[in-house]
Amino acid sequence: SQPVELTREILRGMPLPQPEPDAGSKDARGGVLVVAGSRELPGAALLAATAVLRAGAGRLRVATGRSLALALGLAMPEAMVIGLPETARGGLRPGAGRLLTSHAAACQSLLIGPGLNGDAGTRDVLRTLLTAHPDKPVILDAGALTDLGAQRSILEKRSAPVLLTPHAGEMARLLGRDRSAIEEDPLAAAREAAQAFRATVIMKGARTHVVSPQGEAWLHEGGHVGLATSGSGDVLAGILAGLLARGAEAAAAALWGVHLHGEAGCRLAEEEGPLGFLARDLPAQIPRLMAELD
Ligand code: NPW
Ligand code: AMP
Ligand code: MG
Repeated sequence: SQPVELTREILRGMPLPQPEPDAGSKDARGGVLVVAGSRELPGAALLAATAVLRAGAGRLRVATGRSLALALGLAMPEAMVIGLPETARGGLRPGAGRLLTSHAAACQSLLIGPGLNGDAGTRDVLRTLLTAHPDKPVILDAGALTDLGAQRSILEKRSAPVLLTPHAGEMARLLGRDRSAIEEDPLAAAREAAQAFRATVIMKGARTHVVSPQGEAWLHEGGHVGLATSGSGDVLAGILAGLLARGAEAAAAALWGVHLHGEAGCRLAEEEGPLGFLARDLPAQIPRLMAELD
């Protein structure tokens, strides 16, 4: 069957949870643990983390390699930073996962993957957090998607939503297909992955397909070609994590996230010009865009 075209009416029908006006605590808007960044790709952690708070989450913890943590904390003064043991090459060292379980317990959603390189340390974090916290909504992006096949049995035992955000190259690897096969029928790929991993799949591209674990499918055709830029996907992943922490259901977070990210691209294209805007400028657009639709 055809996917449903994503419209503003659909989004208005699934409003984002709002804090009570007299809620005195940032805890009311949820906390996020982001595990991201490696020595070669440190900026991915900053992009995702910024987007988490711009999407309205109340608290943020960012875990990254020890050698990056201080710089990250100074670049992102709103975050608590957790420095993890590193390999000589600047990836995460196996054993990093168990240092994160108590931090994850204090959060309402987990984002793993931007700028991680999918090595043994990434696998350790994935396995440990997915197993220890079957009840926390989690978003897996970029490096966390590299070896997800090996984690399938863990995903099957989870009670909380899993969101996957592959682009065509990552989806090809996830399903063991050629990239050309994915690009030919991205909806079929998204459906297959949603079923295989019991996840909400956000199959990114110029057009983005969202498929729920139950097989409901939506198509988003907005956005802007300027979004095909380095770090753009890291920002989307952060937005999703922030929305989940606020208490949005998986499908609502996915659809709102894709919409807000696309609209942010359109807004920057208008304000700055169609090409050459930066991923780092996307998050600042989010608060106003959310308010316009609420
Ligand atoms: P190729 O080489 O284009 O043929 P990239 P990335 C493929 C982090 N970042 N459709 C590509 O194929 C991310 O979080 C960090 C289809 C290649 O095989 C990730 O951890 C930043 N295929 C990591 O970098 C800012 C596509 O996927 C493979 C595709 C890699 O990110 C930037 C790897 O591709 C970045 O987000 C597409 N749309 N895009 C930072 N500042 O720290 C890629 N592929 O192009 O090496 O990187 O997947 O975007
Ligand atoms: P990533 O490849 O992980 O950096 O993610 C790129 C992001 O930009 C995804 O959210 C894509 O859906 C989006 N994107 C890429 N190309 C386009 C395009 N031509 N039009 C709209 N959005 C795009
Ligand atoms: Mg990406």
